[in-house]
Amino acid sequence: MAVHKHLRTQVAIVGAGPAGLILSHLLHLAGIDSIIIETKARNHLEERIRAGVLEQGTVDLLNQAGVGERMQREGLVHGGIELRFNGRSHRIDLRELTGGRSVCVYPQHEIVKDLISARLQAGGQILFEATQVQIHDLTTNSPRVTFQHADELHQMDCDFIGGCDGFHGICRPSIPSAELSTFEKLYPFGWLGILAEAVPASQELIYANHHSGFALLSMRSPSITRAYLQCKPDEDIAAWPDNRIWEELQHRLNTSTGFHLNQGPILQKGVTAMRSFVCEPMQYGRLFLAGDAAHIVPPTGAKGLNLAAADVRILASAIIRWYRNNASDLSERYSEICLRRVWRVQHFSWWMTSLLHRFDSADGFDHRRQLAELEQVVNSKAAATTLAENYTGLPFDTSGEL
Ligand code: FAS
Ligand code: PHB
Repeated sequence: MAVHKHLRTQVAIVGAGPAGLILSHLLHLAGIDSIIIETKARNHLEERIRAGVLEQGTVDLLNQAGVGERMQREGLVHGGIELRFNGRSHRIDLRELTGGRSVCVYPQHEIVKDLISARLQAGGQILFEATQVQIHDLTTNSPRVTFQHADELHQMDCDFIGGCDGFHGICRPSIPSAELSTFEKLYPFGWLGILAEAVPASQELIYANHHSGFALLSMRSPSITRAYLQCKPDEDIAAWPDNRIWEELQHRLNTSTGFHLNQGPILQKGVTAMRSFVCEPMQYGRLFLAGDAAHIVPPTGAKGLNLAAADVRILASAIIRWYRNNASDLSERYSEICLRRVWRVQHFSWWMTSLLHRFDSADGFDHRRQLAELEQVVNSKAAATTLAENYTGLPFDTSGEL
């Protein structure tokens, strides 16, 4: 089909999730032009409930980028988390163990709203509801993106492509399979997640290892509870009416001193499968993958969104360096630098998942081993510090600093 509209930008970004939006804004702040192509509608992105916990580094990045004002106002800063097992609760004091670092509970869809608003206010272009998105000529100096938008076939010429289109996007599959190595681990369970109009029954997050299965009590605001139950990976959500969900959450979060879960109308419920995934390298010619397009972690460690932010922090620095200093050293090392953090975070997310979930294959030995490891974590300052350092976020790799 003949191209009706030719566009030109310095960086074409595929995907308007956290990775694409943060990348576009960081480039804008450095005077570099980008255009985001997104398949979904704006309201879909702004209502899609996903991650909830931000590492200190992500909070700092958003504040430095000038998009953290509402997060500072509405975000809930948490200095600790609770591990619950054998009917007892144990607080992990994140601040004390890390010398002052905390996490911020601020929903991903709110970040997306803030970033879209900031991009559009700054004159940024986000082409929502694009279809038939394809990327071309990745190993040349003139890569292209073609797509349908407003019933017209477009071609966007650019210098670089930010592949920020998530796990099911088209960017990673556009790399010849012979150029990529992929690493994957599927888990024998998923999470049934709810969003409910109920005052969170705890000030801080509670991660529970229970013989019936994992449970997590989180929140979105002082009046909205976010909670998860370990379930089968192909769990039929229709088999979980509200009262059954509340009963099972209460059962798994209960303590010997009597923990009461506040209940209320469930606004959203859904099942998320669990996987660990990494593709190496995270770049091919002028295409750079970032966020879920390159890696997936089980949400137990609350890392998916934070890892996306860490990737685009490096990618933005590399692209800025290329334009400012005509230097490609950082862009050539993009994958190497990102993958160091990706694999550390993969390990932590796998460890948290393995520590807290019931593995059906596990006979009594594995569950008792998990409980012994949990006892070690809550009684050893060294073990608790390792958890706290990873949970609040490893320091950024500054080898890519401008
Ligand atoms: P995203 O998937 O957020 O964004 C990719 C964007 O690209 C999307 O807007 C998509 O519409 C668009 N796109 C896809 N194909 C395209 C194409 N061909 N052309 C143009 N655009 C295209 N992480 C946590 O830390 N905690 C959680 O509790 C948590 N829960 C999650 C629940 C679910 C159901 C899912 C799927 C993920 C969850 N995550 C969680 C992980 C999640 O937060 C991701 O890590 C985060 O969204 C990563 O951001 P991006 O890399 O921008 O990818
Ligand atoms: C959430 O609030 O959605 C959340 C919090 C912590 C996690 C995963 C999800 O580990």
